[in-house]
Amino acid sequence: MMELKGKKVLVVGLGKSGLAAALFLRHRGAQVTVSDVRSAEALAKDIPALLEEGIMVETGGHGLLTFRRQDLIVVSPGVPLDTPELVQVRSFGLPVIGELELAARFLKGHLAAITGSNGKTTTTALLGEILEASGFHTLVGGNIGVPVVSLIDESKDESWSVLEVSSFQLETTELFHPNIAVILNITPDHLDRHGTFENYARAKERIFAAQSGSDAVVLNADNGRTVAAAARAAAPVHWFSLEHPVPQGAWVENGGVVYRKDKDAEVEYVIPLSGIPLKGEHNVENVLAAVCAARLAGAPVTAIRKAIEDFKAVEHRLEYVATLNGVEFYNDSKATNVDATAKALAAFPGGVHLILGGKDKNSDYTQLAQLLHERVRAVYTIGSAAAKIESHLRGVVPLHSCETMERAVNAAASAAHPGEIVLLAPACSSFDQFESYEHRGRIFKQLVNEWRGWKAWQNA
Ligand code: UMA
Repeated sequence: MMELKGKKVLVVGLGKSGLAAALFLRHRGAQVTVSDVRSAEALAKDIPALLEEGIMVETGGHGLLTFRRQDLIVVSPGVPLDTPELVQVRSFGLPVIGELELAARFLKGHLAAITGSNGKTTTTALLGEILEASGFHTLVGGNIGVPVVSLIDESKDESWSVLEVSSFQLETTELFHPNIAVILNITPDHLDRHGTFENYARAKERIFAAQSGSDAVVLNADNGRTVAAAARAAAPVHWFSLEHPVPQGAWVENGGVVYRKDKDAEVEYVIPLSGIPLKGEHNVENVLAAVCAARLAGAPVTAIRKAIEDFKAVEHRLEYVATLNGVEFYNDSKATNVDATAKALAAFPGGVHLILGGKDKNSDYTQLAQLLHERVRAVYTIGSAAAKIESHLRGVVPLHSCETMERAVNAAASAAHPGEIVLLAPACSSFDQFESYEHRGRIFKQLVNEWRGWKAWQNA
């Protein structure tokens, strides 16, 4: 375990992770400074508590001198590693780690970590519920919204921590070493940060980089890039597939999920597909991955089945909002990349009015053309990516430039006929018009509910 007492530590970024990391480090006796590009006014609600703890705070930018005076730097996931101050201090050999790496050095018990371009949060939440239902002392955190450092105090030797980990968090891992590492899929995302798809995929592979032969990796047998990753895994690979049986792992057979421990083991029947209360084939993949990880952790099949049957869709992931005048509204605000939007569309056979747009991540929206042509009546664009999306999709389906969510919801809800769908699955991040994808999803739901009120008033 790392000694923190008396060490000079700088925490870069004062969001959820930075705040939790700074307090953790301080409570372990480190001399802590935090640095954030936002102004003191923007950070006003957190600063007093930090100062009271004896933590120094730098706001309105990162000072090179602040960075140079440290023994260790802990970066928040949203801070790019090519930030000039970080590049400088790394060139002097100063250790730079992320909040995940810091936390993993102190967390007690077993670790299951889940990454992937899409499905991470649902799979993490589901695996957490399964392990809990199996009677294990279970903690859930990471990119799902709970900084991993905040789990440390509760963790025990027998605990299972189920962690959603992002490529941003994995970029700064060194010793992070999950007992079970899951990669759900790797499709283009965050190209604005990682530069190339290969860099992004390599960041994801860091989830198993420090594993040994006594650990386990769970990979998607139907995704070309995760299949390629298997060659670099030191731990035995278990697979999941929607399409075919696998030597060891989970797959779909005769309309149900089955699992086998290894190629000589008996095939166990886990749950019929009709017992999965989530929409879309991608969610069957998430269930397969969770089943595989849960069996590896020692969860019994009965507890797995019960936890899946009782599982509720996570907020903002193909979340059903309402049916108004026969039109169903779904919030998939977490569809922050093109592949996630494609998966959301694949869950509906047709008649979709789709809200697309937000902050572009150097994405290729032409990838959606075929699915749009098959299933979408019209697209309603919002945010700063709108012009690019429209230029990529012109002529495929009718396009309406709405600019704001409010106009998009009104336009889509007014145009949709009974039996059709209004879907927010924007394929972009939210940061141009919203604080986060959660904020965007909540605004969407609020607008749908206001529209319901307006419709009721109109019909009265
Ligand atoms: N900042 C700087 N300097 C910079 C960049 C940012 O000081 O160069 C500051 C910002 O002003 C802000 C702070 O850093 O005050 C934000 O830090 P952050 O972006 O790391 O956000 P946190 O609030 O700490 O949330 C992070 C994750 N955010 C990102 O990875 C962008 C959350 O994932 C995660 O839930 C949380 O830690 C707890 O682990 C969100 C996310 O969007 C959901 N993740 C991406 C995704 O899922 O696609 C990866």
